[in-house]
Amino acid sequence: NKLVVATGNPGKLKEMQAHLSDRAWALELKPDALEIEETGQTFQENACLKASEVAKALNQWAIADDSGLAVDALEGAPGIYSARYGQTDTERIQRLLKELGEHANRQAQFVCAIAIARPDGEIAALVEGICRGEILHSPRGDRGFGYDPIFYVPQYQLTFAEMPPELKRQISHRALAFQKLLNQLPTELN
Ligand code: ITT
Repeated sequence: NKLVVATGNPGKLKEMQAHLSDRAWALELKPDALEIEETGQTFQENACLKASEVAKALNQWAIADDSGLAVDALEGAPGIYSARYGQTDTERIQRLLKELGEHANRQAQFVCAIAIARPDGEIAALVEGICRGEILHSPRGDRGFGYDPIFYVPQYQLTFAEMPPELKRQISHRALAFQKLLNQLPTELN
């Protein structure tokens, strides 16, 4: 079975490949030229949009991840706008730290929605995973990608960017979504 991974984000792609590594599907990467506009109002809507449009365009099974960081004191921002919050990861992190300022409530959650679409675009699976943590006052660590350096997990006393990748792969929003996904896979993909 072939499955097209509908992402243009290299950090995300690496993690998705790792989560799918013990599956028998041949993973293919979506062509760069095929870009899907994220017009949805939720992570799940955007994951479905990306999976569905890429599946239809290539007439192949496709999987998409829509994710982001939602900060409690910012009423869930940047949320589904996490990728559009700045030009680079550094800019996005700086903007978030500036918006949050010295706010005492540092609680936040990473959210990951994953959708799988059939070659005709019909959604065959849709799941969501959440990982709660705290926003630090300054970045720590150089692993991972995106907002990882400012997302601190108290239970391990580490940011996502300080963790060994295997640990992030066990506890992250993406890890939880993939665990659910493997329980509701369409039979054709098992
Ligand atoms: P695709 O839509 O092509 O997959 P994208 O980067 O635009 O790539 P999203 O719209 O889902 O993807 O945006 C996700 C944003 O949330 C992006 O800024 C990421 O850096 C951030 N993000 C998601 N998961 C993350 C993680 O595990 N660690 C750090 N940042 C993460």
